[in-house]
Amino acid sequence: MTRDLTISEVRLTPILVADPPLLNTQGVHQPYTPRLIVEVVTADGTTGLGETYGDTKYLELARPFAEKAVGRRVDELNSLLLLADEVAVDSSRVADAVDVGGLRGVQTADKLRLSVASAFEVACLDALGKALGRPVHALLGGKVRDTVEYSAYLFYKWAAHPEGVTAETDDWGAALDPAGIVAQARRFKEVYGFTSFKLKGGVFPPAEEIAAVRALAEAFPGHPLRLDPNGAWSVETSLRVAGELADVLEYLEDPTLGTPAMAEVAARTHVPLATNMCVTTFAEIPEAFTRGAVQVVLSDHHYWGGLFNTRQLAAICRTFGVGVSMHSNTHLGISLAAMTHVASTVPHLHHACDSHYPWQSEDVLTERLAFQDGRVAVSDRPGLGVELDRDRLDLLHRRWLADDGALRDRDDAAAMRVAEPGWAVPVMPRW
Ligand code: GKR
Ligand code: MG
Repeated sequence: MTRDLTISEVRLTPILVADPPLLNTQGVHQPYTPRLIVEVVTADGTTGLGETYGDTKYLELARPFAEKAVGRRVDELNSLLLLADEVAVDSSRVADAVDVGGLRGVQTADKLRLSVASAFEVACLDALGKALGRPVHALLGGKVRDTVEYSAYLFYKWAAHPEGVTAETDDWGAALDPAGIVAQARRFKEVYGFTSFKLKGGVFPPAEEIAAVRALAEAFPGHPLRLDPNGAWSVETSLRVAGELADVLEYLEDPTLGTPAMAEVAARTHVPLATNMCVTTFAEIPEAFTRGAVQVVLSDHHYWGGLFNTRQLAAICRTFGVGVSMHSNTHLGISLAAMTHVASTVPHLHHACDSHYPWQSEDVLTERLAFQDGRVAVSDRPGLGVELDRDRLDLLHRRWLADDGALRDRDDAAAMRVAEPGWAVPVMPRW
């Protein structure tokens, strides 16, 4: 039977997802974080799923993009990505003061467009895979591994969101010192089987974060450890931390801001540097790679523009002898499935990928994806291999509708001000 793969409808559903009070250098996670679920429906009734950032500026782009996508075919992925160029970006949105781009590098109109286009690309691949009866990894050339390894993503955190704030509760407790971080890591290991650990730093003065990593090294000898302060340190501080932790770090992630500063650190330490902040677009690659500023690029299929672009990034990294792995931000199972499919197709993936997923108690799927021995099994079912739970989606969408706008744009500094009224995003380098 010939299938009609023409996109006849696109459904965009913004949602708010519960998020625990995780700390980073800009503030704390809001109690609910915005995500956007994209459903692409073909003329023959096949639905594909995609997910991306849900803040207003992404939503504003997704609407015209959806209109342009209708009438295209789900197997026209290259021209679909070009559609993104036709969607006008309000320039005031690019350097939005409340943007957490401060945690994800440069904000450009292109990056915004790609972050939206990627959700459409994933949704089209899901629909195409379902129509052809093939898993997404097969559409990308086929998997080279049956499971993808993830790293435990450790955060300093409060036991609860500030009093008076409407929020879901979590049972992780507070983690504000080395003992708390080790306890969190133990739980990650026991429940999910993770064997490598990344600590989100830039929250406390470097000496305290060094002590936390030392405590992890003692509790989990030989396990790969990473520390990521999101550029909160000066070059000298970065070098001091690298020197003190050189024997236990797999890599240091974005210790300092910008390619020149990263290059200076890289030139003066043997500790590899990873990034999801100074190399976040193809345009940033030449300078960073020729200056030897980074040894591992943490790809993110959302802002790199999809799964095919992620594979292109991986090929460029291989050419330059730079490692590749994956960055994460608060996300749900659709994105975890997409990350797992593309990661399964990259031969030289030598570092466990990041994922926030264990922190998300809510999802829009009928079945949560599971980590076993720190790994997610690569699905061989058609498409992404996940199924939408429409009731869950509706519930989280109703939460978004009920919000007065306060939470529709992620703003970690504003969330922090609820507890500390004088809080402002720290001037970098913070230490
Ligand atoms: O979730 O707080 C967070 C992280 O800090 C996130 O926003 C970063 O983009 O995980 C990211 C990272 O590795 O830098
Ligand atoms: Mg990072």
